[in-house]
Amino acid sequence: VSASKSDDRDPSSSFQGGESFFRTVLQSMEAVYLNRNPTAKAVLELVQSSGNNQICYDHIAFRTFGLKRLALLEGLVDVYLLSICDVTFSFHYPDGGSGVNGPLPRVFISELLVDQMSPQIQEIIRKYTETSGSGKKHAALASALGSLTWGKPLYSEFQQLARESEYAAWTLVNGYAVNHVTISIHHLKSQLNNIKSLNQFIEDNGFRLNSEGGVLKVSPDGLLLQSSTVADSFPFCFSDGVTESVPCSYIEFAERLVLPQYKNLPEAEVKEFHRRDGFEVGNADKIFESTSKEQLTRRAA
Ligand code: OOG
Ligand code: NI
Repeated sequence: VSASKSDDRDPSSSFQGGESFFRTVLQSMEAVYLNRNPTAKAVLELVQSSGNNQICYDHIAFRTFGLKRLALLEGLVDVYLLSICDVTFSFHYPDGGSGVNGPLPRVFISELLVDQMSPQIQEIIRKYTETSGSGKKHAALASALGSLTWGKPLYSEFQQLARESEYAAWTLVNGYAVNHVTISIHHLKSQLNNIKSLNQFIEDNGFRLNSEGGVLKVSPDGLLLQSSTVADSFPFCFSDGVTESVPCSYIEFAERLVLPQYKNLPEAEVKEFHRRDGFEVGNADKIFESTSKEQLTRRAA
């Protein structure tokens, strides 16, 4: 699985109409996410109320089948580019809003390397993605509506995918639904603005965090700190009439520390671009496990 982010663009080329459209789309995607994932919703409200906090999203993440390279992302990327082009730039703009109305989040899109799967798995994935006609063009619409662009699979097909790749099985039943939103911890105004206190607070309130490789995920440079909850599940009606519980989405937390070259800046002057940017494969590998059976069935610590 690989991750990608938008390229950098001139922030002065900001196109306001596009931005408000993008925010509306994000709002709908977020509404689907909060409806389907009671844990994510409860955690978001908990953090928000803990210090009258306005929430900034660090990023919003999607999963895809990486067939025909990034073609399947078209719908998402189109809407994204229509907006202000580079969300990382927009993150620096002062803004009073919260969540999708606050500084725009980065967008994290990962893809399954489908051609590295077994032929049987590839066949199932192609059966759904290729028969959905222009489905790939409607990724953003599907995500905002909470719908798949392909037909519901058989339960046996879901199980077959899950045996080889939980990511593949997740994507087959969740499609382009938001996989997670990530709360920017250093933007919080309460004492929860460091990830260690935040993690403690989340666990003290009875929520389980993904423990894969340890609850706290730290990049090799020590500057990107992440953690996440364990995904919720929802009943999915398969096309053969079987209804089974399948994993859906989770919520993540990220703290980006100030880069060494800016370490002497007064705290009040520190902006997002003075902090560690980007993502980290080592952290990501463990965060992906937030939807795995092992994490979902793990007994509360
Ligand atoms: C994405 C996991 C990686 C990050 O911030 O590195 C990630 C996923 O579960 O699809 O979210
Ligand atoms: Ni993430």
